[in-house]
Amino acid sequence: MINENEYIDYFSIDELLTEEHKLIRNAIHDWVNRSVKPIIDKHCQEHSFPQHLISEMGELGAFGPFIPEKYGGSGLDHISYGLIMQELERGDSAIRSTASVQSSLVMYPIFEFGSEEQKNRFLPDLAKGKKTGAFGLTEPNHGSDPGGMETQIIDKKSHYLLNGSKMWITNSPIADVAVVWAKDENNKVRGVIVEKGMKGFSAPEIKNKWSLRASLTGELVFDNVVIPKENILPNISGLKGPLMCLNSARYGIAWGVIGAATDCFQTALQYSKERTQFNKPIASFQLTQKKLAEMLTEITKAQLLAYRLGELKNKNIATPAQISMAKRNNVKMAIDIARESRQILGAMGIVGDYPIMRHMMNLESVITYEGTHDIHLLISGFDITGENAFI
Ligand code: TGC
Ligand code: FAD
Repeated sequence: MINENEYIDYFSIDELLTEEHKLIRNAIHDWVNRSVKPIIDKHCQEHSFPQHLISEMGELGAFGPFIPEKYGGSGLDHISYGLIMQELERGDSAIRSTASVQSSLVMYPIFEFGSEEQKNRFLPDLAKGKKTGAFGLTEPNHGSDPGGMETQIIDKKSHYLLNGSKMWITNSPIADVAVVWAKDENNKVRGVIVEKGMKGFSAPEIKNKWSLRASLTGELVFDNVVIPKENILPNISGLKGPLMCLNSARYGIAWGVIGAATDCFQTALQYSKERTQFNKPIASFQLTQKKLAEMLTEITKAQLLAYRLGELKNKNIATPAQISMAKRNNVKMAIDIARESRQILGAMGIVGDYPIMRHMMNLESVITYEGTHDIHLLISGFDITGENAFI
């Protein structure tokens, strides 16, 4: 019998993990139980972000775990990163989002494409959570097709001038640092580090979301922002720059959503044992068992996919198409499980006393950001057939 209070590991994947992996996972697991679970529903209901958790996550090593220690990271492997994302998203996708953006979309590009001076200046504070980062790729007119971006960075010899806007940007209203992608005068995509307080730079919040309500989302607006020459990322040009960052973040999501799914599954399993109808626990009905059995099967498949992808990533041979397949499969798995779990709870499934509806609403964003469900399908289709069906 599955004990809903124990870590869900039906195929003994723990045997494949090192002692270090398990220590890291358990540390984040305990922190989520202590610091996230008790407050997250209130934040979600009030549409507010628990900003005080950022420094705690920094202390825990949840930011840039794969970044070398010399720049403030922990020098861990990608399976450790995945396990951290999984445990954070068991708490809430908003918390995992903050860690994804900080680690994969801000620290990774500075580490991978930045100068030594940029790495020393920004990475240690981002790792510790003393600074918060944002990633600006999506624009009001360009979401799935970032290559069409209109934001411009023009070389003015003594400095650059940045004009344009970005939309749907996680943590933009509180970001100290934003890695922003813009086109130069040769139509080449360049990455630039924009800092809070730069004249002409603002980051208004997008309000009234029904999803990721415990996360801050906003715009990035650039009105003739003077960017010092030393803030351009020197070692990258072209759309592959932001897409390489997305590979890392999408990988983290493939793990993260397993946390949301297991939280829903465990809640539904416990409820089904306790709730009695027709004088029997609802867990005894075949239709409930079908739901639970299929959920556990899908969670197990997603865990195996994520683990194997982690091994490939550790060997630096995971392809973007493999990452797309895992992100797409695992997010759909999690959203389906949230929907089925909510049904097992009946009316109780819609209230904040249980985490299911919150996960379900969050996952509606997760299935859209970092490439929509259909965009990842097209990436797979291209990889299978060699035919580009985007255009
Ligand atoms: P395409 O012509 O296919 O590619 C342009 C160049 O990029 C290369 N490339 C990649 N490189 C590395 N990794 C990848 N995944 C890559 N995909 C493509 C490609 O080889 C080419 O290189 P080169 O040297 O020949 O120039 O590009 P396209 O314009 O046809 O567009 C296709 C694509 C892949 C961009 C599109 O399918 C796509 O992925 N759209 C989705 C956009 C997206 O995911 N946006 C996410 C925004 S960030 C976000 O959502 C954060 S949420 C954070 C949170 O809160 O957790
Ligand atoms: P669109 O691109 O307009 O797509 C609309 C629909 O059309 C989708 O169903 C899509 O699949 C479909 N479609 C598009 N093109 C095709 C095609 N060729 N063939 C078939 N169907 C197609 N972005 C950032 O840069 N940084 C962030 O931090 C960030 N955080 C986010 C946080 C939240 C809460 C959300 C919701 C989004 C965030 N995003 C961020 C933006 C996110 O990446 C985009 O929303 C996503 O890439 C999709 O873009 P879009 O919303 O403009 O949809």
